[in-house]
Amino acid sequence: MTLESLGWNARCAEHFEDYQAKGWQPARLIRDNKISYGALLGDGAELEVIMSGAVYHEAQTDADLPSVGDWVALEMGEENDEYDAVIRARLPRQTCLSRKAPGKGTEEQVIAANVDVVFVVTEAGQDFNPRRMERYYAVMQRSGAKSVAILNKSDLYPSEMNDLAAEALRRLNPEIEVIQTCAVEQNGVDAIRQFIAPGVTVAMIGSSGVGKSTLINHLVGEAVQWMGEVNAVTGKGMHTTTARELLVLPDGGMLIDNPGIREVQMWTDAKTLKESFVDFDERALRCKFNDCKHGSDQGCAIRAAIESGELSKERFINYLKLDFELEQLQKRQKKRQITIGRRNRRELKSKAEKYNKRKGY
Ligand SMILES: Nc1nc2c(ncn2[C@@H]2O[C@H](COP(=O)(O)OP(=O)(O)OP(=O)(O)O)[C@@H](O)[C@H]2O)c(=O)[nH]1
Ligand SMILES: [Mg+2]
Ligand SMILES: [Zn+2]
Repeated sequence: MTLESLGWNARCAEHFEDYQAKGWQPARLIRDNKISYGALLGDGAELEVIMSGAVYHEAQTDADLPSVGDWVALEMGEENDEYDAVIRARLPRQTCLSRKAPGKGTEEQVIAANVDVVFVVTEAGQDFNPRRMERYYAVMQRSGAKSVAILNKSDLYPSEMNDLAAEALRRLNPEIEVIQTCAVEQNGVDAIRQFIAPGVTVAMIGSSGVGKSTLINHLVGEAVQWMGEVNAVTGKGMHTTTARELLVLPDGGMLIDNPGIREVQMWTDAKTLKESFVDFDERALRCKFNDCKHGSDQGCAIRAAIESGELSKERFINYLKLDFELEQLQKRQKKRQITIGRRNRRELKSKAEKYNKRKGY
């Protein structure tokens, strides 16, 4: 393994010059343990590293903190140190896959840094929704990475239907190439591989059930063991020390698959679903009370519309369900952000400070 096979390029080298002089070593972050990070060196060695107080303090927002995919400058520790090395600096990002945190609209959450190609997977049938694809495209285009669309499960639909869906995607954005695949028969997987080469980092997003894992398994091959699927909502199984979030593929190239990638899906899907109920949202504005639950509240405009047959009762039940689910999702995300984010950042800060003090930095 070399630095180049991990994605190192001339621009990285340029940014690293000053750090080189200090005797620091370049490494790529492959895992975010919140307190510590997993880092990969050019020789393939995997280290557990912690950021320096300076890196923490210089970060204006959470988005500035090191993330999976980032290149960092490491100062190696000694034999018996608690951590293998200290992150002294983060190199500027060449691309950044991120999303804005729900609600606030200002806070950016970095999902993965320095991704070269982002694939969005969909299929021509049930999952197909141009509005949702627009959202995925927006996230992808903002990252600065190359965007590619995959229409999977081509075996399930007549070729005319696949072609129509491909056409619709091209109309959304003519610059984004569309690949038709059938993951179960491994058709089209080679077309995906064309975008992957040694040193190239890719990520795959898309709704649940479209076949991302199936495609990834083909790319990764049998050799690599994946951790069980993680549930990004409950956070169960997240950030276990053994789960790699950046993986070196057998034929070269790297794949980033972390909890943030899965959150893009939930967030994008929920927003699109919510849109299919605008008529309910509009009607709810006419309810007597702002916080009307559309149950036994007085002057409920939605209940009146259902009684008069203007709105369907069935959709109403789905509407309530979705609202409830969205609320839960946001609560969990918020809670997760606070607990994992804030608390651990605090812990991390004091831990980093203690560590740095002890080491005399
Ligand atoms: N017929 C058909 N089925 C497929 C294809 N690709 C995947 N599947 C099936 O679709 C189901 C879901 O595939 P996954 O790869 O788990 O989907 P995913 O995108 O990883 O879903 P999440 O992990 O929930 O986000 C599995 O039963 C797959 O076997 C395909 O090309 N054709
Ligand atoms: Mg999956
Ligand atoms: Zn109401």
